Formats: sequence, structure tokens, C-alpha cells
Amino acid sequence: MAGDFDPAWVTELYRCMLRIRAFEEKAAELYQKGELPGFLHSSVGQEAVPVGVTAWLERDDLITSTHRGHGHILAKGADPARMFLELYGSEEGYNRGKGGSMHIMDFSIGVLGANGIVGGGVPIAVGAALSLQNRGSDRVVACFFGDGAVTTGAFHEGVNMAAIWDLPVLFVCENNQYAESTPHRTVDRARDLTVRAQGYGIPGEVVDGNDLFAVLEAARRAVERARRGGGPTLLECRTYRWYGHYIGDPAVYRSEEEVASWKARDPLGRVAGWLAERGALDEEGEARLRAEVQAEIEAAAAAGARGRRPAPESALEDVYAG
Ligand SMILES: Cc1ncc(C[n+]2csc(CCOP(=O)(O)OP(=O)(O)O)c2C)c(N)n1
Repeated sequence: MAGDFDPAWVTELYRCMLRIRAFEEKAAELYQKGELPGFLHSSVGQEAVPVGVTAWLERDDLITSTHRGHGHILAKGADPARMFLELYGSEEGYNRGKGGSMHIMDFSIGVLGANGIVGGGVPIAVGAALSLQNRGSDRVVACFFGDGAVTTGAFHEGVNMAAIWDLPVLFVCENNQYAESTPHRTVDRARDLTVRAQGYGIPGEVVDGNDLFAVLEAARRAVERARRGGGPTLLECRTYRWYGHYIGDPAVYRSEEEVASWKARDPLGRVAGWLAERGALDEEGEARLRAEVQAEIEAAAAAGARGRRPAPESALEDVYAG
């Protein structure tokens, strides 16, 4: 139950949610000023999912992520300055400036990579989990993907393989209701993705993805199961992205009322309320925490802006032709 969690620990999870929010808002600001190349997909509004899942992961547990991956990667412990360096296309960035926002990876903290291919993280997660199982490890893999990925072949093949081999994977669907401009309800008869889990003979749970505590509870069960060799679980975390598919998308395919109703369920506000009720975070503490996080992100963004641009010739380095 939500009451069981240690308020000091929850305060650190809240800090991580604030960090993701601040990172995304700063990145959007810089993008709109024309400072960042490429595309930017914001995860504002979805912060409870990555934080609630990774809360149970160790440093050497693994994750796979998506084109909307900043939150997953920050929650797993990535350095925001190196992330901004990558967003700026700098040599010192996570991928020497060649990957940008959609391809950040850091094996040292178990981030197997963000991924621009919808559903592309699923086979990577399943392969990594097979490797862990073969080596007799108790590590687990959390595989984050959107509702759009659930209709790909990669998802179905991957979940089935993980199921038959009892692989240690958490399949975490962040159902933010849309794949680009397409509402999930128009491309899928299933109203509840747990039916997919049943189809493959694994447990599945529908989770309020805007409630950190609900995500924590469900993810704890799934991680424990995977660690003890019990196999995969599918979590459908229902949430919402506050911005369009990418920064700059006018998002005319959804109503202002719909957006407002989800903003009223801001995942940050719920955690702040929980902490306040327990006397763990008063107004002053909350303001201090937000200021600390903002300063950290401003410094990270400034470091990103100071990065070295790669030499044009380096475009041909690290390129493989088979
Ligand atoms: C295999 C593949 N098909 C199509 C695309 C184009 N595309 C990029 S993002 C996206 C929508 C993804 O929606 P979802 O998986 O729900 O993630 P969300 O953007 O909602 O986080 C699509 C169709 C792609 N990148 N890869």
C-alpha cells in the first residue's frame, strides 16, 4: 500500500520526477529557440512511469527505451549534462553527438538505448534477458514502449518468446493514448491490454500511470517475479503526454478539454500531496527542492551549449557496412 513507503525515499523519487519535468521543459525551450537539431519528443506528464519502475532496479539491471526516452534514461541515472551535450550534437555527448535525443545509451548504467523504431526496444530487451538467463544472473530488463508499439509484430514475437522461456523482462506499456495523431482506441479492439498478457500466458496489470504509488506497487510485483525466475509481466500504464507528438506539433487531433482533464491529474501534484500529508515536504521544502533541480538542469543545459561540435570527417567513424 502507498502508506508503506518511506517518505525520505519518496522525496528522492519526487526529485527524480521534477528532474525529468525540468529537463523536458528546458529542452523544449532550447528547441523552440532553434538551438537543438533534429526532433524532440517530450514526456512531460508521464514522469510517474519511469520513476516508479526504475525505483526497483539496480544499477546493472537493464532498460530499453523509445523515441520519447529522456525520462527513462534520467530515471536510470544518466547524467543530464551529457544528455544535453548529445541533444546539442556535441562530441562529448553520449553518442558523440551522432545519436541525438532519440538514441541516447549508456551501458555503464544499464541503458541499452533509446530507439527511433517503434517496437524496436522489444527484441533488444528480450535478447538481453535471454543473455542474463543463460549466464545465471538475477538481473532484470525493463522494456518501455508506447501504445503504438503494441500493434507491431516485434511486440508479439518478443512477448511470446519471453513468455515461453520465462525471461526476466518487464514489458512496460506507457499508454499515453496516441501514436502520433492516431488514438489507440481506433487501432485496437482491446480496451484493456491485459488481454494481450493472457494471450501469451503471462500476468498483466492495468495501472494508473499518473499515480507513482500505483506504478511502484505493480512494478515491485513484476520485478520480484522476474528476479526469482518467474518470467515476464506486462504492465499497461495509462498516462498522457501534455505536448504534441513532437515539440512543434500543434496536436489539433485532441481537444483542449481532454488535455485539461489530464493536466488536472498531474503526477507530480499527487506525490507532493502525499509527502505534505506526512509532513515530509512543506511549501518551503518543496520550493527548495524545485530550485535545486532547476539549478541542476540549467547547469546541465549550459554545459550542453559549451560542447565541441564533431568534425565533419567523423561522420564516417563508427559506421558499419556489412
Ligand atoms: C516501425 C516504425 N513505424 C513507424 C514509425 C513512425 N513513428 C514514429 S513515433 C510513432 C508513434 C509511436 O507511438 P507510441 O508507440 O504510442 O509512442 P508515443 O509516441 O506515444 O510515446 C510512429 C508511428 C517508426 N518510427 N517506426
